[in-house]
Amino acid sequence: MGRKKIALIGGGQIGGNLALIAAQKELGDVVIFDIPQSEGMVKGKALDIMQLRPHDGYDSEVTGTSDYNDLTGSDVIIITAGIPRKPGMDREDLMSINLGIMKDVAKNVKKYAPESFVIVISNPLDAMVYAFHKVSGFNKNKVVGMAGALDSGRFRAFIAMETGYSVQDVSCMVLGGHGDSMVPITRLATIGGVPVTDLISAKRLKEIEDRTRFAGGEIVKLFGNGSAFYAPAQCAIEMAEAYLKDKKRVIPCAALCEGEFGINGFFIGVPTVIGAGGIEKIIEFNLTDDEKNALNNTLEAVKKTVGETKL
Ligand code: A3D
Repeated sequence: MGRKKIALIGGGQIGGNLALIAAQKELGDVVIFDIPQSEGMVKGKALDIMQLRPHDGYDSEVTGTSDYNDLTGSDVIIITAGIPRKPGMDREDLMSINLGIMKDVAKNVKKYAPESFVIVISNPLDAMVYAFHKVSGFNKNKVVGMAGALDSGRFRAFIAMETGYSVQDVSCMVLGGHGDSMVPITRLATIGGVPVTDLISAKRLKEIEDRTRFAGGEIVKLFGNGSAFYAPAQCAIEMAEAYLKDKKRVIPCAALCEGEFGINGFFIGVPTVIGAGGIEKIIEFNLTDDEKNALNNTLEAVKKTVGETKL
């Protein structure tokens, strides 16, 4: 049995970091795929990571390509392909360009790596993962969107920063769409099992929830050109590792709901179990009335974005 194979569709900011972390963790060999115009860039990144090997000691092989044939036999595919919004471009323009890219990617992944577990990161996330699923026809357990892991991680990071306690002991969950309407379930957030609601004032918690909602935008504003890439890459690797090592991790992810939480036919952030079967389960639990309302609200936002795909 050879090594596992991880293919990255899109070798930009997140793609480059995905390649580095996957190699350093020795999750398998890594192929970075990008369009022909960016082939030199991904070949260069691959070579650079190969030259880091002697210093870190990993044996994973990393290659760059613009040939879809090289996806053959991939166990995991992580998609970041797309373009960021440019000045003068509205959301619909971005959606139509990235949707075109995602349809093309989905057809090729279906052709060359039909058995793979697919993690979508491209934005608008809720619509892109939906489009991938529709076009590829993959089973719902093999397609997932990375968003809840990042949004929950941001919430954890901010709570650790607020208290000064180890982030390792902070547990948080953020559900819903990957946008301003996401739903932090603050009621269930704990530090070492102690409810955060007993440790942080309601006013500060509200501010931390709001910072979480707009955390992506905070970084976009600081960069001035581009969006977050270190944490998004690490989150997708966490999901890939859970699949490859059959860890049964419980991670909030954009999974296809078919009745769970009263949601039908949409990918939305819910607590999932990730193991060798992919998305093995969506874990349901009782929500308060306020949380239900917030989830309905975010579902409306997701439906609107998904509606724009006309799929
Ligand atoms: P960027 O550095 O621009 O990389 C995107 C790459 O996609 C570029 O190298 C492009 O050449 C490539 N690409 C374009 N078209 C194709 C194609 N048809 N096939 C293969 N590759 C192609 O962006 P990034 O890495 O910073 O971000 C990637 C995506 O992730 C963007 O859509 C971001 O909005 C999104 N993102 C999502 C989150 C979530 O939490 C969901 C967080 C951060 C970024």
